[in-house]
Amino acid sequence: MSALPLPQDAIESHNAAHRAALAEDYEALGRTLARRGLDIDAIKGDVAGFSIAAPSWATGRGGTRFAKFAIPGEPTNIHEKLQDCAVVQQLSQATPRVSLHFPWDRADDYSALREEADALNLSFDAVNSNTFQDQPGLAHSYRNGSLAAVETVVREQAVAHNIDCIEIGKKLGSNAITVWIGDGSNFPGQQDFNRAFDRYIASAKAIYAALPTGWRMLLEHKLFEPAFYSTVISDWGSSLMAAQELGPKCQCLIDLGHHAPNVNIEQIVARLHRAGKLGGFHFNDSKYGDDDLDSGSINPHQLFLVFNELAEAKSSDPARFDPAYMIDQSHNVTDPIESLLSSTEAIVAAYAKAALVDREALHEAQERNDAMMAFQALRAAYKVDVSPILAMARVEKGGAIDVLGMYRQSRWRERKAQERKAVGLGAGIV
Ligand code: PSV
Ligand code: MN
Repeated sequence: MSALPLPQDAIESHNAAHRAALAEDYEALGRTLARRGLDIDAIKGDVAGFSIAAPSWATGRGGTRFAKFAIPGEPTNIHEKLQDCAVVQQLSQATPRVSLHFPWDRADDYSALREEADALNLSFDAVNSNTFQDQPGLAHSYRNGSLAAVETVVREQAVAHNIDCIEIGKKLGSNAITVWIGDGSNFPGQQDFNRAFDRYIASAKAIYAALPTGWRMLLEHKLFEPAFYSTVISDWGSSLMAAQELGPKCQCLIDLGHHAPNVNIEQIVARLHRAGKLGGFHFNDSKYGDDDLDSGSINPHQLFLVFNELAEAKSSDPARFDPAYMIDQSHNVTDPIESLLSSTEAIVAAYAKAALVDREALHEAQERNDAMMAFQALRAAYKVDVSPILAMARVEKGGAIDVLGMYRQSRWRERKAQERKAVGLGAGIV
C-alpha cells in the first residue's frame, strides 16, 4: 500500500499553474535542439531514466566541528528520515533510493523497514559502515584507527561491524557496501604508511569475503580529515591499488569533496573507468576542502565535466559501466529537503547537458588537435538551459514542475515541527 507523504492532487494543482509555460519552453528548446540534430523527447527519456540515491544522514541539519544548529521539524529517527526522503523523491522523481549509515540508522526490524520504505515508493541503495566514531557500548575505541589499526581486536571489531552492515543490507535489499575509514595519522612518523595499508588490505579482505552474490564493495578515498597528516586511503591511487588487490567485486567510489583543491576529478573518472573500477559517486561541492556544500553551488562546470566523462565512459564501454550515484552533503544553513531538491536538480542538469554533447564532433576535433573546437563541443552543450527537459521528465512521472515552490507550499517542515521531537544541541563534522 502506498502512503506518499504529500497529497498527489496538491502537486497536480500546483503543476496546473505552470503547465502552459513549461509546454512553451519545452517546445522552444525542442526546436533549438532539433537544429543540432537532437531529439528532445529522446533526451527527456534518457534523463527520466537517470536517478541518484539520497543519504539518510543528509535529511537532518549537518554541522561543522564547531556547532550544529538544528531546525524545528528535523527528523530524529530513521522512520522520519525516510519520510523526508520520500518527499524529495515525490517532488523530484529522481531519488528513488536511500542510502543508510550504521549504526546511525539502526532499526528494530529491517524487514519492516523495507516494507515501510516500499510504501513510500523508496528502496535502499548502498549501506555505509561507520568505524570513524566510537559508539556507546563499543568494546574497543577507534581512537587509533579501525580497519588499519595496530591492535588486532580493534581491526576485528571494525571488520565485524562491516559484516553486520552487509547482513542488514541483505534484509533491506541493498547490493553494495561503501567503506570509508578515518584511519590515518596526525604527525610525521606516527604511522608506517605501508604497514597501515597492509593492515587495511587484510581487514578489507575479510569484509570482501562476506559479500553476498551480486554485491559490490565500494572504497571511498579521502585526502584528509579527521587525520591531518596522512590518511590510509587518501587518494584514487591507494583506492585503486586496494580495489585491484581485493578482487572484481571491489570498486572505487569518488566523493567530489575528497580531493585537494583544483584536482582534475573528471580525469580520475576516466582512469578508474579504464581500469574497470569506477564504482560510484558521492556528489557535493566544495570551495576549500571537504565542505560538503550543495552539488553545483560552487562549480557547476566541474560537475558537468565529470558527467561528460561519465557519458564518454558509458558510450565507449557500456558493459562495464554501472556507477552507484549518491548525494553526500552536509546541510548546515538550509532546510535539508530544500538542499536535496536543489542539488538533485543540479546533478540531473549536469547529466542532461552531458547527454547533449556532440561526441562525434568532440572526437573529430580531438583527432585534428583542434583544441578550440573540442572545447566548443563541450561549451555548446554546457550553455543549454536544460530545465524544461528536467521539469517535463519530472512532471510526466508525477513530480512537481517547481519543486521548491511546491515544497514550500506544502508547509511540510512547519507541520513536522508540530509533530516531531526537537533535536538537541550538538556538533560534528557529519
Ligand atoms: C566522509 O567524509 C564521508 O564522505 C563518507 O562518505 C561518510 O560516510 C560520510 O562522509 C558521512 O557523512
Ligand atoms: Mn562521502
